[in-house]
Amino acid sequence: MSLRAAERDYPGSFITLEGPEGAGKTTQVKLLSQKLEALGIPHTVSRDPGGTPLGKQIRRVLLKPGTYIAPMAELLLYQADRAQHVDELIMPALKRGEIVICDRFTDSTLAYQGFGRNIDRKTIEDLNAMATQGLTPELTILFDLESEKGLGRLHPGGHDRLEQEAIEFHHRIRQGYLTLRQEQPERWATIDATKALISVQEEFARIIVERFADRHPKLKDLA
Ligand code: T5A
Repeated sequence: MSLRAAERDYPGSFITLEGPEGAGKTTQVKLLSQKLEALGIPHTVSRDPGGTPLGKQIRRVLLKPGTYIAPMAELLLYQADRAQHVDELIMPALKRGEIVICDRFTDSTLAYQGFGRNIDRKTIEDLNAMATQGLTPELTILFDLESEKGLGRLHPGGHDRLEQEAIEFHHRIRQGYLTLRQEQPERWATIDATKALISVQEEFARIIVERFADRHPKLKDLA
């Protein structure tokens, strides 16, 4: 359920995409952005980590294979990226009234650093709240698929430091997402990411139209 205008202090709409590795989020958000562009719907597409110039530098550090990063250092680096991202890019776009679609956000931290690395949940939630200044997504779409299937779509063995983690780590992350979704069903929507690209694309558009066409009427043309 999307928040009413009175409950937000910005006129835009904030949507996040989540899921295990290789779920197809990046592919889908690019396709959606092209359609929004063609319809003249003001929007910003970004990703976490790496949505700002500073974030790109942090992303390189975080994803570089072969580096040891202590779990708490990893958590703080993701939060540093996010604090910059919210301040520099996300909040200004929401204040301009845009639809902001972010590829990964705070739920990635709960799934990866919480369920994956076993860092205490309250610590993560407190840091999430600090880094985002309390901003939470109105809608989070889980691109769900089994970890093996997603990893199998990527370069064998994975490209980056996180993808190269043991399969048990990735299993905990997928289970973590399913738990998070269960805890707040009103915020989450789920797409079966094993389906063909075109079916995922249609389902993605359908969910966005259903949730936000009242606020952004041009979205009806997406359907
Ligand atoms: N992380 C992130 C944390 O640990 N904590 C945090 O707080 C945050 C924010 C980020 C890493 O950091 C971790 C999570 C990640 O490990 P990233 O590269 O941004 O790194 O990671 P991903 O978002 O996982 O990017 P991926 O590229 O791995 O996955 P996507 O974007 O979900 O998938 P995509 O679109 O690149 O597609 C992967 C492949 O599948 C194909 C595509 O063509 C591509 O080859 N594909 C399909 N194939 C078949 N059927 C479909 N329907 C397909 N859709 C796409």
